[in-house]
This record gives sequence, C-alpha cells and structure tokens, in this order.
Amino acid sequence: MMIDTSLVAGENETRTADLKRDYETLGERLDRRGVSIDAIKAKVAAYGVAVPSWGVGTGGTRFARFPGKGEPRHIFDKLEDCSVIQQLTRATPNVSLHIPWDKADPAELKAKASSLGLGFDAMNSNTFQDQDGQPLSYKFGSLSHTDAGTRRQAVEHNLECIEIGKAIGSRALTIWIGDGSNFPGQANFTRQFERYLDAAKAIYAELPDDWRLFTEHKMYEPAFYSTVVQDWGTNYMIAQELGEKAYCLVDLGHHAPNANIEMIVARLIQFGKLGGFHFNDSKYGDDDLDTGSVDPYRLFLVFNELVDAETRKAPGFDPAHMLDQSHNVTDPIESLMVSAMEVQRAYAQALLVDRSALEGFQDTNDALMATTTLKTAFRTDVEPILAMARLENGGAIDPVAAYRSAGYRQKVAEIRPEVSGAGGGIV
Ligand code: LRH
Ligand code: MN
Ligand code: MN
Repeated sequence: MMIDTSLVAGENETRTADLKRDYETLGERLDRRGVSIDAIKAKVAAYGVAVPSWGVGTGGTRFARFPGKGEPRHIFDKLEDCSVIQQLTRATPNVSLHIPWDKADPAELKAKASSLGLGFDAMNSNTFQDQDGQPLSYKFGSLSHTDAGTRRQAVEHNLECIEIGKAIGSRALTIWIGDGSNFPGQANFTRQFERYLDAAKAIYAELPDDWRLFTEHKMYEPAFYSTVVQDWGTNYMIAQELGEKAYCLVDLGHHAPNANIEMIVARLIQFGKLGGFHFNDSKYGDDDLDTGSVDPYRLFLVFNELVDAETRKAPGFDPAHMLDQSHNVTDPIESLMVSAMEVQRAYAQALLVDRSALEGFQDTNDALMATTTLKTAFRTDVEPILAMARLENGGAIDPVAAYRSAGYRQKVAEIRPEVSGAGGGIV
C-alpha cells in the first residue's frame, strides 16, 4: 500500500459515525421507494473504472504544460500513483496503458502491477505521433496513409501492443488514429477509408480469440477538415466490417457539442457493438475535463442507458469502462479519484431509476412523469452509498482528505526530480 493504512483508518474513524447516520437515513428514504440500499451498495462496491496511465501526469495543452511537483517519471511511478487512486477509492482496480509511452519489459510491468494489486484494461496504440528513430512519419496519416510501408509500420505497432498486452493480461486493444485531412481535396474520402479498413483488418486478423478490438471515433483534431473515423456511424461500419470481436469505443469528449451521446450509446447497445468508454467531460470539444465536472446529468443519462441494458440483460453487453482525462490545474491523482467517484455516482443514481414506472409513463406518453422519474433518481444524494462501499472495501470515506493528510505528493516530490514544463501536452 502506498499510503499508510493506519492513517486511512484514522481519517475514517473521524467520519464513520456521521456516515452511519447518513447511510441509515438514506436507507429509510429508499425503503419507502421500495429500494434496498444494501443492494445498490453491493453493485457500486463491485463496480470499477480503469485509470488511464497518461492521466496521472499533468497533461498540458498544445500551448504549454505546467507540470506539478513529484510528476511520475515513467510507467512504474505512474502505476504507483494509480495504486493510490485504487487504495483510497476502491473504484479503479485496472490501468489502461498507452504504447510506446508506457513501454517497458512486460514481465516487470506485470510484477509491479501485481505487487500493487492492479490489473490492466485495454491497451492503447499510438500512431498519432512520431517516435524517436521511427523510420516512416505519420505526418500524413498512419493506418490510412497513402504509402503502404507507413500503413504496414502502423499495423506492426498495433500488433506489438497486442503482444505486450498478452504478456500482461490485457484482453483488448483500443485504436484511435489522428488520420484525416486539413484541406478540402487533400484526401479522397473513399480511398482513405478503404486503406484504413484494410489496415484495421490486418490487425483484427491477429487479434487473439478472447480479445476485443475497440475503435475510437473523434469528430476532429488533429485533422481539422476531415477525420477518417469521425463519428459513431463510421465507427459502427468499421466494427461491422471487421467482425464479431470488433466494437466501438465512445469517448464522451469526441462529439459535436450538444450531441445526444446517450442515444448513440443506446444505438450501439441495441446492435451489440458498444465496446467501451473513455469517460471525461467537456464544454467545447475534446476538452478532457474531469468526468461529471461540467454536465453530471449527461453522465447520468449515459448510465441510465447502461443500467437499462444491464437490467434487461442485453445480449453481449459488457462495455469496458475507462477514464480518459488531461489534468492541467489540479493534482492528477485528486482529479482521477474524484472522477472515478463521479462515474460511480452516476451508476448508483441510474440504479435508482424506477424502471417499471418509467416504462409505464413511456407507454402512456406521460412525458412529464417519465422525465420526473429520471430526475428523482438523479437528485438523490447517493454519497453515503458510495462512501460506505469504499469504507467496507478498505478505502477512504473521503479519499481527497486522506490523500492530502498523507502528504503523498510532497513525499514523492522528494524522490522524483522536477521535470521541465516545455512543450505541448498530449492529445
Ligand atoms: C484522442 C484520445 C485517444 C488517445 C488519448 C490520449 O483524443 O482520446 O483516446 O489515445 O486521447
Ligand atoms: Mn479517448
Ligand atoms: Mn480525446
């Protein structure tokens, strides 16, 4: 454990009596609604969302990066930071790696993660940047590049990600590419997408039987005129073309402002192609803000669709839940802890929706009562459920308070040298 367990216990002790009272009061209120608080707590306690390895460092923008003290130097430091998030929240048992950012000996990766009690979620490939010593450039694309050699290089990189993933116990590969064009006429939309599909098929052909391939769409950026995998429609076509192990990944920040993301989620569920999420929040574009920080109701509405599918046991429904955020003005560990709890909160609130009442209101076209049914669940303060689940799982009632009083950041700052803030950040 990275944080002294007696410190966490001491922090919890000061809050346990209040929490018990709050939990009982909420339990009574939910009882009146015919809901068992313990049943909700059990589901929340079993819930996990993966932490992105790249999220524990200060992300920065394309203008600048302002790193904090004690930034992780490499993946092994990152794993330690991830384990702090898991120790205190008990909501983040897995880490999602990005290659080559996190490239290291797989045996060492696995050993370090197991020693910290962590597992690995989906592997992420990176063909949106050139790496030192890389023979061919991705300046004009990767999997959809006009040059066959460059496409092959991008395919090989994805196959390497699968190899690393196999060695460390991952069972999914997420592909996001920055390919597209910056000027009308620069690329032939059709031929470019054909090249992408051919390359993606070459990766899919090497995917182990028990793996899933997630393709991630994004409306724009870094290509500003057109993007090859720009929306869920194209993404769905890819998943259909590739086969049954191919699914769509929905990053909440990758849509036009005001897009009805919960409906996209519902569609993908209906047709068995929802692979997973990158949770974050945004105001304007791919802002990578903390999950639930701008529009918690939208997050709830997404979870409403997920719980709907879970409740009716939609066939093949098993999405991966991951965060994908960039932290510029906060301590990344604090942001990730709060975000993981926001995801759990949305899940708990969605579990409170009276689904049979909702269905009745929908069938009788009672729009007002239908929407009120959702609001009733959303307005319920489920914090005592989340906190009790954390406490019983060995976490902290108030993870941020425990983290601050442990002085973790100051401690690691003593052994991790300060890094320069020059240069832009990650996408
Ligand atoms: C692209 C993206 C994708 C990348 C990550 C760093 O914007 O969301 O998931 O892998 O950011
Ligand atoms: Mn993403
Ligand atoms: Mn993104």
